[in-house]
Amino acid sequence: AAGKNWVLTVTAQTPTNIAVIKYWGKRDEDLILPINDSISVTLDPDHLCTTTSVAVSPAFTHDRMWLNGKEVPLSGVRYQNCLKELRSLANDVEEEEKGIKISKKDWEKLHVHIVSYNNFPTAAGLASSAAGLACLVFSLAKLMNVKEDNSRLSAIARQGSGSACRSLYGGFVKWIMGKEENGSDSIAVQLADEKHWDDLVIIIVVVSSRQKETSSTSGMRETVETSALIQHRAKEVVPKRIIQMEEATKNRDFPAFSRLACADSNQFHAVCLDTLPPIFYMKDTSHRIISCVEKWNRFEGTPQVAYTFDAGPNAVLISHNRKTAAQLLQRLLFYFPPQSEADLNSYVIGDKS
Ligand code: 2P0
Repeated sequence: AAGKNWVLTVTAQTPTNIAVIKYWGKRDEDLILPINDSISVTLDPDHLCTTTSVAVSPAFTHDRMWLNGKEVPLSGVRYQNCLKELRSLANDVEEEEKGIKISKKDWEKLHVHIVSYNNFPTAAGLASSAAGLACLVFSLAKLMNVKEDNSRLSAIARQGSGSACRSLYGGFVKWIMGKEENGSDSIAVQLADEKHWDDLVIIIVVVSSRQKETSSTSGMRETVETSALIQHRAKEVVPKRIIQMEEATKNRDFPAFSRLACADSNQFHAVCLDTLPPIFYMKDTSHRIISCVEKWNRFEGTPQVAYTFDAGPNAVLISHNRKTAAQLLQRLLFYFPPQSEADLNSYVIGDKS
């Protein structure tokens, strides 16, 4: 036996995902159960992603976590729910070469260390929690030899952060809201893999990398408590859009995809404005980017580019193909000239594939 001097580690990388039909509002705060289905595109792992290493050793006395080099507490109920569920699903692990043998029941006593890095601004509305929690659950599941499939893992990641459940798959992903009170059917499913529509090009325009003022968690709580519009959105508008968006992605119908994504982003920001006190995630520059894209799409007669904004001012622009992406970049550089070289680096460019 290796005594107490061994460490077993696993490293994983998970990209973030961008919702094109948005999740906003919960029916259960503890289990993180949403009030509507949502659909997202998972980005290419080379660009916006989280890298997480997890380690287990008998020498560790507590579960601990470091995010971007700083220790963060794991005492929150969300982390605790994820860890508890993963431990209950853990299995025997044997590394013969290292003389390591962990039995299923050992996982109750063993402690883990988690080290996580985002290669993009944290909590600036670029879905950092999505990539982070998905990666944490995925890497711990590997370490603990959890045998459940990605859909089951998505239900665990969901309890860490709602949007995280969608990052366990590449390509186009639907988070099904589910009906069960215990959340067992509130899971992510893949609609199409990353090769299905790989001529789309996603450009992220960083308007501001500052941390947002209203967190998504408290923002959506206030919306559900105070907005009348959110009920209409969740019950009447989104169910129809989900069906139409599934159809648009299946048929690679860019005009339909673009109209739905833009309309849904705008309605999400409208329900934010309908919240008391109102939440403003977009900035003047965000509005100018919308006008620029809308004018261009109207001029061409058919949509060339879709825009979507999450809980922050940064624009996610999805262009039909590489040619329109090049034209889009030209326009962005003309209308929004970067003031410094650092700004120029903020035009993060990534293929969806
Ligand atoms: C989404 N957003 O569908 C929507 C669109 C932001 C705008 O999911 O409380 O960080 O951890 O479940 O997942 C952001 O919310 O919130 C989000 P919690 P989360 O991507």
